[in-house]
Amino acid sequence: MAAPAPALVAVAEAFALPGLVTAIAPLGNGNVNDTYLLEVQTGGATAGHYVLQRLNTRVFPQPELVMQNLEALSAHAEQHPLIGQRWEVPRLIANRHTGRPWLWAEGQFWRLQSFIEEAVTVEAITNQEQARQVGRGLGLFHFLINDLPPERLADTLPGFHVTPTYLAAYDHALLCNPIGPDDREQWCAAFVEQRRALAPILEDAKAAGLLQLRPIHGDPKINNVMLCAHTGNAVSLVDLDTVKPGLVHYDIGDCLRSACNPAGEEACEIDSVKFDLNLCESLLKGYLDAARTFLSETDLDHIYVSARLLSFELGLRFLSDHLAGNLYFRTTHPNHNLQRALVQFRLTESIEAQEEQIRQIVAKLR
Ligand code: GN1
Ligand code: MG
Repeated sequence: MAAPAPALVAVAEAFALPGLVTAIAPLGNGNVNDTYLLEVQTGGATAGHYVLQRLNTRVFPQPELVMQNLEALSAHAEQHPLIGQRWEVPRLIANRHTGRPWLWAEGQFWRLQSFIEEAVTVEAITNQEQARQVGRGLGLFHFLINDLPPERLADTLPGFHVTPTYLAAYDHALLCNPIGPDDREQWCAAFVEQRRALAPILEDAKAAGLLQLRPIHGDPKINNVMLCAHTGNAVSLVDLDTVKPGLVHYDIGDCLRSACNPAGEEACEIDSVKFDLNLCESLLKGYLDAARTFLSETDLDHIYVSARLLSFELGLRFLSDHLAGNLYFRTTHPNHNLQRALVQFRLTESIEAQEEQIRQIVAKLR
């Protein structure tokens, strides 16, 4: 790792670390926050690693509420340890001066958490066992927090995964920045028009009392599931900013759309984007083995639409951000969000084309 930058070291040292910061390096590929891995040593021996994050306060305007949710989750997890298997929840490290697990410095919001040691993440699934483990990780996470009353969690991101809200935001973006002559923009806009009726499907089921609010992760994409470096078993879900009340279907759909697209969210070759049924079956097997006990038949009936909706929704979010001038997701080139939207819409098409097979997988596993 590179020698630490002094400003980041000063931020890190405001937290109650057990030693000196000896290295800092960027961590992961988050689209919203800034994340760094810290190495800390005590008396020359490596004491461990920590994750330092600057929260994006444009996305999370009330970051203290995000931390309150994390504290509620940690307290709940401590009371419900998983017996006989490795499972960890990142620990929050207190600010030395205030005792709270965050630091405001020059208008920026920082927090520090323990790193899950001897574990790795993957950017693309390479085999069915990995898919099963990713599903198992999400299932264990849901199982462990299922009895945490959702009203104990603050709504830190109102409208998050409420697809009709994203459709309204898209319509607003369209008014301000109409679709241009670019073929790709036109294809995406037509794609959205054909699927307007899809947007409220989960919200309608919630309003009708068919689906219930529960605590959710909110962002269970594959690289937020940590796999044991030795056994390959899922041992933790990280990136807990979006833990809040929601539908487990947001999580199931998001996990499926992320894990069962081996070409990845950043695919450049659009024809390589496909929803892989074998990965889907393994993922759902892992998920249901861990979570089946608290899911209703109606919950299972909505798995297919969750995968379809969440890939459509993410495409819509990328497309809106592209039209609005790339204000939300971090981008590295001008049409980055447009390309990401195309990938998610292609994935949605692939899910739609395999509806019958996906429903059969759920029927076989239920
Ligand atoms: C964002 O920042 P990151 O990569 O953890 C986004 C998710 C999207 C994801 C797509 C708070 O997550 O909803 O699925 O990008 N997080 C937020 O890569 O909007
Ligand atoms: Mg995230």
